[in-house]
Amino acid sequence: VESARQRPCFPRCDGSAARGLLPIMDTSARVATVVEAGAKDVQLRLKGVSGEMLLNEVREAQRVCAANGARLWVNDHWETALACGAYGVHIGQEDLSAMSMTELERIASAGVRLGVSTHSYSELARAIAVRPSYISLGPVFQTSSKRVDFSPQGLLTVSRWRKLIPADTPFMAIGGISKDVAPSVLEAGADSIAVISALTESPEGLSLADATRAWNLLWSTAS
Ligand code: TZP
Ligand code: MG
Repeated sequence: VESARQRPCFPRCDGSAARGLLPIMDTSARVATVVEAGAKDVQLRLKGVSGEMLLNEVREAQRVCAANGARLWVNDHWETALACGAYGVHIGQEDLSAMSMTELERIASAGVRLGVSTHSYSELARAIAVRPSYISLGPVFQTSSKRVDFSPQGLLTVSRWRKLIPADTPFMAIGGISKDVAPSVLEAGADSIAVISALTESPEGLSLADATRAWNLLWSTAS
């Protein structure tokens, strides 16, 4: 009970990270394209970028999100996210295990949301213990956008995860999700879907902006 009381409590997340689409983009220019096309949440995932360049990219992404009424999630770089006023931070298990309770509390007390990735049952248990704003599971299907040491989880794991994650915590699915399979991923219990290649390399050959509009229809046409 004592340790439960001491755990940080992250703000709830609203919007499409909780129910809808989360595009994951690797530059502030792509963040601008998707939010101008109507994405209401977006994650900026910068790999191999640091220093001034990192700060400028996060700052610019935050600026275009604010200008378009969208919420910015920053992958990995939580201190930069806090400095730039981002809506949320997304971290993986390696990031989580490298962080102290004090650092997690800094995010929570800044009023910034936290999303945590999971790939296995033990990772899920650790994620739930942090009481994040959402929990993601990946890869649901085969992906070529990230090197992952875990096999695709499949729809059965999606439905199991929904039962294991607290009902008030949004559950996001990621990895190899196309627009065709998205309805079955939602049917299996996911609340939201994060995608990279379905937008950046649309199978119908749509531009990033048009692919974002087409994906958003999935939720706007559902009740
Ligand atoms: N984490 C698990 S799978 C993945 C990440 C970042 C990549 C998702 O990309 P895509 O192209 O939607 O499979
Ligand atoms: Mg990470």
